[in-house]
Amino acid sequence: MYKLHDFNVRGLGEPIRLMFKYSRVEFDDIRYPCTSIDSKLPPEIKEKCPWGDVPMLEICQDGKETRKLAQSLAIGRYIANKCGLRGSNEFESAVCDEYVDACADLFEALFELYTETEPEKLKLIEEKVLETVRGKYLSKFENILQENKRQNGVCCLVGGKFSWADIYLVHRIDDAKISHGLDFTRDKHGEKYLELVALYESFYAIPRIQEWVKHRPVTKF
Ligand SMILES: N[C@@H](CCC(=O)N[C@@H](CS)C(=O)NCC(=O)O)C(=O)O
Repeated sequence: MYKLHDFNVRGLGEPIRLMFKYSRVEFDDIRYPCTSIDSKLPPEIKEKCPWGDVPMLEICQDGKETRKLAQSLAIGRYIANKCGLRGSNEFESAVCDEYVDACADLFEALFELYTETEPEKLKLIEEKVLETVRGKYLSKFENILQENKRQNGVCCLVGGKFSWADIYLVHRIDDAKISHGLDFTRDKHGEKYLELVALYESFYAIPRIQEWVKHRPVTKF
């Protein structure tokens, strides 16, 4: 049994929750109140977490001591391994890791959107962020999807099957829309990134994912 501890946000934990849902793995979704972007954990929870941060995963097995795992990408990688979402060989696993790290960099490029409060400055930051994210990440992911489809006939980032890298990417698109109203599915001319859209739509059309999205707590971040 897994217990995922996190703030009540989508945040760093949401791709992990999406992996659990996609793979039909049961987990306890334990959430702590979040009032602002820099909310602090209650001290008694903080001291339970290996690095004082969430997300934190507890892995409970009958008759065995509960183990803890922290750092969102380490948790994601562990669950991806368990659920067969890490490619089909060593190299594909490494490429999945590369793309997940690129998604984390993309997320970092959004940082100022979370901290700026003045509407006019925010508008300028949005334009700058969109330019960076399209040029540095989205157009590249679109090319990777096109090339992988040409080689393997499947709309996914790595090899012939869906992986955790696909989940991190579609989650970034979803999150940008919900948190900032930004459309990551179109280029600067308003043209759709066709493969990105196909991947995004096929993932969020999966009934158990739709069910999760419909019932998950509604949060700003
Ligand atoms: N590198 C860590 C970062 C974790 C992190 O910064 N967590 C923040 C919330 S997003 C936190 O737990 N803050 C609690 C606190 O400072 O009390 C990861 O990827 O898990």
